[in-house]
Amino acid sequence: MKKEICDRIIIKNLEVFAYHGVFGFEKQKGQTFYISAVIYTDTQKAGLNDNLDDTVSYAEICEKIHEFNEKNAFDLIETAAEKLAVYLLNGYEKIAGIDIEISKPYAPVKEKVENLAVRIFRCRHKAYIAFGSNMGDSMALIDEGIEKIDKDENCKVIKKSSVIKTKPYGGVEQDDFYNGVIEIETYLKPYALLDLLHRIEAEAGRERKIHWGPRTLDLDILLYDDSVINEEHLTIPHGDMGNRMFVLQPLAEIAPWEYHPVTKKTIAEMKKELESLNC
Ligand code: ROI
Repeated sequence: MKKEICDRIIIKNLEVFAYHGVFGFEKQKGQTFYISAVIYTDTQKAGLNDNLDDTVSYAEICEKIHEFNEKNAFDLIETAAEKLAVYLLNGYEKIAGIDIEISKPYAPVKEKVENLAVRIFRCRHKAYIAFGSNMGDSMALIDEGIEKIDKDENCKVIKKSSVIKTKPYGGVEQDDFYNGVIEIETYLKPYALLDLLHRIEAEAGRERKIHWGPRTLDLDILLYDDSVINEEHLTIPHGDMGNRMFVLQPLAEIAPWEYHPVTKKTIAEMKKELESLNC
């Protein structure tokens, strides 16, 4: 989401009485917090039609923020902000992104300080995830894994390709794989998404024993918006996707128009190229 080209609705210092805090007395007695939100949403249709149904009602959002803070208490204002952002993004499809600031002016610190606050920005990201399995009840493991991604409050599965049976790639002799790709919407940043996928793989009994060996469930991030990340534990776009027909075929089924942010080739072009190499 490009913040700078987005319209916004602004809520400043909404007062709530809540029980967030690490200390017992904070959880018991409560204190006053101030919440500010910048809601990134396209207001043009409402602006042209003068119709409340075409925008996000600021009154409704204020009520939701108030209610949320009455019903939920967290140790950290970081968590209060994170959960509030997710609650609002999940409740309102029209919200493309949101800044949340939680101020805690009466926080128990010894020093004299005017205010303490956290401010976060969360928005919808599009990612493509490849899945694969060649151990155990592969179909059930794949279905469960995808369901867990969809059930996570930070993710929603938007599309799923067909599941295809493929010969093992990579030189290790092993059983055939079941492969496919999903498109997801997520508020998670790349490393947090990677952590979630690793957790789901581990719950499926995944053990990282033989390099490129058999696996109960493999979940790989292929693309994440148009991000390019080259770090020790994370490479986006997936470094070997251009050589893997078991990735390009299902990805081309659901998103042939997407493009590789470095080479600028579309997925359809990448698949065609790999096909011509394999002939
Ligand atoms: N080969 C196929 N066909 N499918 C996979 O999901 C797969 N995953 C891997 C290796 C072992 C490299 N080969 C694969 O990680």
